[in-house]
Amino acid sequence: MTSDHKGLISREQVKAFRKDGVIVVRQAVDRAGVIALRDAIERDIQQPGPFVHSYTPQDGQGRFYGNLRTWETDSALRRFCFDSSLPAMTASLLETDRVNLLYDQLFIKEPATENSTRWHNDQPYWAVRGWQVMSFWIALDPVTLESGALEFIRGSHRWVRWFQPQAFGETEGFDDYDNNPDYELIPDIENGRSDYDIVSWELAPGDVYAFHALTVHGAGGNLMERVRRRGYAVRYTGDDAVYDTRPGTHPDLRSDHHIDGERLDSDRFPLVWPQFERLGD
Ligand SMILES: O=C(O)CCC(=O)C(=O)O
Repeated sequence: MTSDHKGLISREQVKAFRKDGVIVVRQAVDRAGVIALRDAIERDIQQPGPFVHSYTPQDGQGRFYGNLRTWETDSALRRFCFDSSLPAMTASLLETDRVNLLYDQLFIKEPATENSTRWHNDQPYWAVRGWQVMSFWIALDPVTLESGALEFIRGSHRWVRWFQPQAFGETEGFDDYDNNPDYELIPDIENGRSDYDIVSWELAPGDVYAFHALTVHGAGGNLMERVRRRGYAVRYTGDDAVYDTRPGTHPDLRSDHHIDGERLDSDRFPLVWPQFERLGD
């Protein structure tokens, strides 16, 4: 298999990412990294950072715990977002020279949590425009369809359709997203599954889904009685991404310090690749 110059992602994977909008990278995070992320998540659950948002359990049991921008308050997560192999993998997959960290997010579905994650694509939620925008979703437990593996519509990023954001569930202190007249309502994918090319992969701890910000995806609940489903997502952007003030984005993901069309480089959206540039070498 031919690898690109950074040696982490093969040319075949770049091609598949461009065509399908999603790939799996096996063992992208080593055992020590998985343990560090699990520890950080437990710290956050014990003492949540400011953007915590749990969703009301659908059937009164289990727990769907979420938080975002956790790297800003946890030094281990900050180190991971800056210094793991993810920024270099982003440079390869987005075919970009520069990578900014957009934000990170926790998605923890405890055992017996029926809450599914509705079908959506991410970029309409984010105050950023440009094509070079993507996520990694890192498995910190074994992930199967029964425990809430993500499902993706292959190639849906190339539809270039912006679907109106909707809340994933009832969350204290947040009603719903502003309507954006340029967005469209997402079709009822769940009841028309055979019309779509839906793909999913089981993951081991340390495996990641890497997906474009316009790829449509969703997930079932965690129906396992004992297995947790801890997912940690990190979002990055490339050269062509700029700040966007359009309506409909998540209020906690906006910035008071950027104007429309501005490059992201800042403390809030730090440059993480090339690493030598960030370190000022
Ligand atoms: O983990 C989940 O259930 C949803 C993840 C997701 O939608 C995302 O990372 O964009």
